[in-house]
Amino acid sequence: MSNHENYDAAQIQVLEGLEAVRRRPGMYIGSTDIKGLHHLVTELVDNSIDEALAGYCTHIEITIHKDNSVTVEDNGRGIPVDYHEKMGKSALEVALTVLHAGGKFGSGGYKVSGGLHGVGVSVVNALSEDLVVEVKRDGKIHRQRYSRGTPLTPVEVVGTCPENESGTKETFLADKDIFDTLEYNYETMITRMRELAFLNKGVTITVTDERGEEDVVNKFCYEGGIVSFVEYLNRNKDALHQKPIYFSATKNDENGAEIASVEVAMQYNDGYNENIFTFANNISTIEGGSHLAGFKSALTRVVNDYGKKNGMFKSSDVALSGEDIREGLTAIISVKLTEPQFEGQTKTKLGNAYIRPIVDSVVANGLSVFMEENPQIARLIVDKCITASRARDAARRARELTRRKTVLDSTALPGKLADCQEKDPKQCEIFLVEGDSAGGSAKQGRDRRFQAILPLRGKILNVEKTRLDRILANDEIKAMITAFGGGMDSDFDCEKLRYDKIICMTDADVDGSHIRILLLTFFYRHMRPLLEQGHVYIAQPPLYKVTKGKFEKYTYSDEELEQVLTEIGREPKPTIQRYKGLGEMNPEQLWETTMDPETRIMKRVSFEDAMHADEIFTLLMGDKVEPRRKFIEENSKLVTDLDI
Ligand code: 0RA
Repeated sequence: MSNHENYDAAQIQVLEGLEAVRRRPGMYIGSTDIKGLHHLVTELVDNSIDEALAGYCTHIEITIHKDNSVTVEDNGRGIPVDYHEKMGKSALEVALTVLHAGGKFGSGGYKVSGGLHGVGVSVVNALSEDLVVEVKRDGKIHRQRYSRGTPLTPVEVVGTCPENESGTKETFLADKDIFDTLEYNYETMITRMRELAFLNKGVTITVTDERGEEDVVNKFCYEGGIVSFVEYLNRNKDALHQKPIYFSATKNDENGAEIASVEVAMQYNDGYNENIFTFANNISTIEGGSHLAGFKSALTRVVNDYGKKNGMFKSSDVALSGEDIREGLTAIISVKLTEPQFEGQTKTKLGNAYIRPIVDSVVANGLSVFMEENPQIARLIVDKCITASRARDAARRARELTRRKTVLDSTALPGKLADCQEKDPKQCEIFLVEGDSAGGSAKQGRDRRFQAILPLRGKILNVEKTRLDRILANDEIKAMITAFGGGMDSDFDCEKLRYDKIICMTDADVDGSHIRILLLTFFYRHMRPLLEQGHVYIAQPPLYKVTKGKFEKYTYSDEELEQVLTEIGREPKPTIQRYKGLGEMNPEQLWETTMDPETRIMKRVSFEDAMHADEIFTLLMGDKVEPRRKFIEENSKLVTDLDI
């Protein structure tokens, strides 16, 4: 084959590749909603982070412009611009137009390459209406412009720069024909960039939003890395010991090349929740995996050994369980490895088995040394675990009582529950209703074939401030556990649920929203898969009823009320009834407006970000008054309109 034919064949492949990305964008970036849109930015930032991990980049700047284009700029070595023999064009153009070309330049190191990550800048290019790349190298500024992946210009030298400066700058405008929205969420962006800055110590990441009247700039750089991350997560809690405990190790192959690095930071607080976040190559491994398994087994072993060796257990104490030892623990586990394997339902579980013993030994060695050297802290930790264990034991006995009842006695379901007739849980829904009077209306108004009603009396227990044994003694909580049928905590199982939808139906006022948050806190802390798998809904009762002659309409917001009034005219005067609570509606009205699947509006509680949810619940339900006041002031909308 002549060189010319070679070139043509390569061109055709490039076009077909980019066309495939445009035809099925979901395959490359997951989705074309706002998540996919954010993924474009992540994709570019990940490349810069790779350059930082290789030791060549210290600053990354992300800017959202007024027209919704985004710039990602770094001070790395710059994407190579030399002539690529095989492809017959600039290496820069190859990187921007050939799928997965990034890896070909691979300089070793830990590439971000899990799941949908690491698909490369060419995918961002293919999905952008406009993209300009600029590379500073060898005293020159090189530039090329593209539209939907096709070059509009050759790679040109457009200026000079000092010899010692280098870097890559990409500005893209996502293609409006592909994405549902081009509106970036600044909060989501800064959360992710802050996380990346924690995970890659010393790298400075700046995020600027130019869309408002004034620029908003956030700059993240943490010399403490994941130690700072743990301090950040515990910032509104009371820590048991002043500094997070930190361990790290690297693993080499037989030739001395680094194949994995492990970092762990942990700190106990005086709360009851476990907050362990794990990462592999900067990707959040929500489903855990081998790194988490190694951490857990080492932690359980070392704490039990220490307690035994120092005579801290009574003869009646059984060995501390992993759960006891992780109560009140905040930890970050970050591993970096050359070829991460991502498994599990959502491809967020680290599969590489060889990582487990590496993490196990670094934690076991590090933690035993720490405990020997810091006996005061060690005793505090073991004592806390023993208390947790005794409370859990009491809770277990309480739970066994409820469980035994369920087996022996068919009337074990709570007395207040008006159950439905349908036996297939997939068809069933349960309404948690505030107060007995609304509960009564709901019982009469419902479709009893598939809708169950559980009235809840008064305030729900704040589980954030309560230990398990007392939680399980609470009547409303017990009623929910038995009615749902899925168990709780580590034995919770969505498969055993008696209802597919769990619907919180509370008044549209401050008390109602407080009860709703208390319910969500309980689900989040003790039945988390319920939220993760989207079983929880918020009913939306109407705020007003507008009547004029025969005309009748329910409205669900002030804006909608205004709209209806404008439509029907304010003369002669329509009647506006304002509903203060569910109890003011009769059963038919409640059915029509709030419960009938054909006409009702419901919000599904989404579960985007566990870390954010923990933060919200800690602030809303915890002991610290000042941060709570500040949070509520800053997020008053969120508090009444909770979307975790
Ligand atoms: C491969 C080789 C070299 C740099 C890069 C990739 C690189 C890629 C990106 C993408 C965004 N920022 C980046 N920075 C660097 C350098 C090879 C050399 O100079 O020897």
